[in-house]
Amino acid sequence: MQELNFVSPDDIRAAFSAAMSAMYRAEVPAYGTLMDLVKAVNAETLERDPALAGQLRQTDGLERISGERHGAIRLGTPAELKMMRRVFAVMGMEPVGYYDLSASGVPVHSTAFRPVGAAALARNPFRVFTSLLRLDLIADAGLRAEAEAVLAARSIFTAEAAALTATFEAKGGLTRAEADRFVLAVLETFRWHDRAAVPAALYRRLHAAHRLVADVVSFRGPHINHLTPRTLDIDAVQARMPHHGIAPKAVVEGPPARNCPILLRQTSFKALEEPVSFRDADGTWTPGSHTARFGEIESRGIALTPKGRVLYDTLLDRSRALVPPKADGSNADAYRAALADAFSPFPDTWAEIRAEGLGYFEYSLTDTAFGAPAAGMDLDALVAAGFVRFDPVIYEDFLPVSAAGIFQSNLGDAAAQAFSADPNKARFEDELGAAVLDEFAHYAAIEQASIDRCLSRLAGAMAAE
Ligand code: OOG
Ligand code: NI
Repeated sequence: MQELNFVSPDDIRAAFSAAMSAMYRAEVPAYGTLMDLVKAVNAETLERDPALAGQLRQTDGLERISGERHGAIRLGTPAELKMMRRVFAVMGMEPVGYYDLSASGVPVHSTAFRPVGAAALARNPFRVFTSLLRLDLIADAGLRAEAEAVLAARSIFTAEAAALTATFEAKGGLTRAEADRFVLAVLETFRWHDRAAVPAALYRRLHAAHRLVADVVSFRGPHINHLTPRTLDIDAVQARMPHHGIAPKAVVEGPPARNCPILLRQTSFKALEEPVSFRDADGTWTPGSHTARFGEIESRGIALTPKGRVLYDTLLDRSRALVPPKADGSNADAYRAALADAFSPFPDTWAEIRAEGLGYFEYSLTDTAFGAPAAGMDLDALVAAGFVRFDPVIYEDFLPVSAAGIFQSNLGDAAAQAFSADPNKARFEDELGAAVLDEFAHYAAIEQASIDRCLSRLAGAMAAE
């Protein structure tokens, strides 16, 4: 049967993620330095904490602990976004969540293409935070039209990438040989181009409107702008970056350091100024520079319920109103202190987080559950009796305030233009050509399925007695 020859989308994604990592390390040596630092700190953390090492060996596989978790791109048109969705589908990546960045002064809205099932995430968790430029937020109508014309003229996918995507859709999979070619072909879309597609004068005008507009419009393709491995000690990596010649952004985004990690903490080294050249009308190349590419690290905790998320957002807002982080890092200590202080009302034991309905948990039966008088007990009673245990469901998505902080620290400190908040999920889904998955509904379903599994196994065990 033909289907038996198909490579699993998870394997294509794993190959793609490895190929991206190799390409990015070659293109951005500072990223290789960050990867080495992350590996060293992860190894030290595991040595210091054998219990953590034992647990991660079981759940995550230690050899993949320092691998990339995500990357990011910025697209120019709805047609590019629609095609990107089809390309990512070949790798088992679906659009999850909607992020409006306009509120934070960045003219894009975004989703994350990612594997969704537990098995797929365990095989390879790589996801791509994908933003679409919103030229409608640019005030200058003339400039907007010029940018649209430049974008309309480019074609960011190779003919082979398009053809193999169509093959996947028609046949339901790719053979090993096709998958290998697909990975190489798709890699081309993410490659850096040091020769811009626009003259220097237009670049300057795009840049003056917003640095991000210049980044998206001026090049032949949506170069990968960062990759992000997982760190087991984000504060240690942040503190040690300067000793390795890389400049960290001012503060770690997200919640403070805690016993029970929640959501997502992330930080990056600042984007590098890189040489590029611009093609002028007479065909000559003018040297210049462009700042877009960086390296990031992440560390994840429990997925919060809507109630937990409201509490998180409230405490974060409160802290940032009190001590807004300065881009030069001069108030980083005060920021950290205010953040830790603001989060003191957020419970910091799993039992309290569960009792207050702030986070999602995965429930499983303990050994004592069988042969015990568990009949008729509800979930809370089963937990209290020790028949059922609960483990945090890990947050696999992103945070708009944090994403804005990552964007901004890599776009320079002075935002040229402010935008009014203008979330428009319906429009984004129209541009994408599909609905995005609601992440809260998804986490709630994971939790509910684990509860149903426990209860039906107990009922089954009882019936068998
Ligand atoms: C994306 C920034 C958002 C994250 O980790 O929150 C992001 C970008 O700079 O294009 O990657
Ligand atoms: Ni990122």
